[in-house]
Amino acid sequence: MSFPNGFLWGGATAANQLEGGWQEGGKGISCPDICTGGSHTQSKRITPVLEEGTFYPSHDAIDHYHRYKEDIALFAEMGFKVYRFSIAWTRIFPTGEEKDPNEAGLKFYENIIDECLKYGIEPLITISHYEVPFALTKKYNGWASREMIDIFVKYCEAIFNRYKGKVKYWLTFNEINSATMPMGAFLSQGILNETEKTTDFMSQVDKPELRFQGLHHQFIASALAVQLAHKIDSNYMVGCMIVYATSYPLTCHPDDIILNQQNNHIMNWFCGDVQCRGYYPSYMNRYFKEHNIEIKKEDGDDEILKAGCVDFYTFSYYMSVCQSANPDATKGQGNIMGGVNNPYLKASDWGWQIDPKGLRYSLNEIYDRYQLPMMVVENGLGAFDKIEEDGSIKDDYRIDYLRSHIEQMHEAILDGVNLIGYTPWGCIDLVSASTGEMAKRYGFIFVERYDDGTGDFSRRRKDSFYWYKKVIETNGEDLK
Ligand code: BGP
Repeated sequence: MSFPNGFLWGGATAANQLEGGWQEGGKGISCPDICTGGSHTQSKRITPVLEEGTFYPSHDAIDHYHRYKEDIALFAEMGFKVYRFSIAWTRIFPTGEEKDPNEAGLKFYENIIDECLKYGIEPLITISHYEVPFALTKKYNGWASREMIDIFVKYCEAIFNRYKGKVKYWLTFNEINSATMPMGAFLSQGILNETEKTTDFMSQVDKPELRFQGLHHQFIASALAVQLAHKIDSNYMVGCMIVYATSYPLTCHPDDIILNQQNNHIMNWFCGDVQCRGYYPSYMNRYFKEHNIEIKKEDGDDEILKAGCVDFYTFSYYMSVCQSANPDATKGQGNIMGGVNNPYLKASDWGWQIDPKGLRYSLNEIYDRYQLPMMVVENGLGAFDKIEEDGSIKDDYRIDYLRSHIEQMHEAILDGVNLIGYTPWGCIDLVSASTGEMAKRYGFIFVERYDDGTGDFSRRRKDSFYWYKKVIETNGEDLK
């Protein structure tokens, strides 16, 4: 068993979940900065006015802002060929609307990029990873407003120009299709329908018409960014990033089949179809009509979409779900993607159902549809880790999870899928996006930081660190 030569093994993170330094180097306040900590059972809260004495995990996160050299050295020790990270928009434009970009912010990411290149690690940059400047939420209700398009393109222009010649791979919006679900409104689009009030993250006031209008603005912004990137540097490759929630009909009852197809259309295909093919798929017409959603388009939008198709397709993959037309079917616990339990699968401690073969299946489905190079840019097991008396962390459960998914990626490559890279999520422990906690760990590297705000941020290698190093060294041949 081996992977194609030059296969991009690496890891993935996002600025707000690991950097900290939330007010350093001129950084502005971003949407995650006003989110409190939470847990599996207790939703994190969105507090438009910061509360004294409340813990805000993004403020210090894992202090990568001050420790990036140490962290990238550890990634290099594992042999990373690629490192996916995101740029915090508010480090470049603190409120989104400054005339000129903030030099300290540009410099910070230049240092990160240079540090990667020093070790021969290819940077893969997410331009917007769940991190809208909060000033844009207050002024425009985030992506609900069309003004966001120009503001975003200006941000892209600043970074495309600055990092020209050093970077090849860019992703416009992390998990863009998360905004097809209510949860994605604030997380991904900075839409907050009650701007003054403190709200539970899991029960925001939802206005679907704003989310879908917001997606239209994001599609246009992404398509313009693709065109701009190619103009600035013809080597740039710009990808989409989809949260792919593999979905099966619970039974072969035709009602389940149809329900599953409808769910797949909205959740898994809609955004990728627009970004890869350059036009709205016809199945959305009925959906919009039945949900009283009218997308406001301007003249020229269709042409922009057509001219701004992405160069490659990336996605996150953690779990799968089932669809059932039977209202009595058991709902998945902690299953944030909706759907019902699959009786053949086991779930993680957070209720995410583990399905390695679903990854092979999805890779095939997606590749058949778009025929674009692909990367799995997030995958992994969020789990509780324990430091043993001898200081080690025996995370064999994580190794099992990753091994079984890598095996299935290999199967998909044999099936003919053009898979070019793999960046497991949270290669170093970081703050959870959905729950705001540290206890849900994904890393190969353990960080001494806990949910009560204690911990000295020191790093230590888990068993999975040594295992992944060997996987990379052998180009996926030795998965033992
Ligand atoms: C994806 C996000 C990441 C990340 C990951 C794991 O949805 O792109 O930012 O955090 O999922 O999710 P969580 O942190 O909620 O466990």
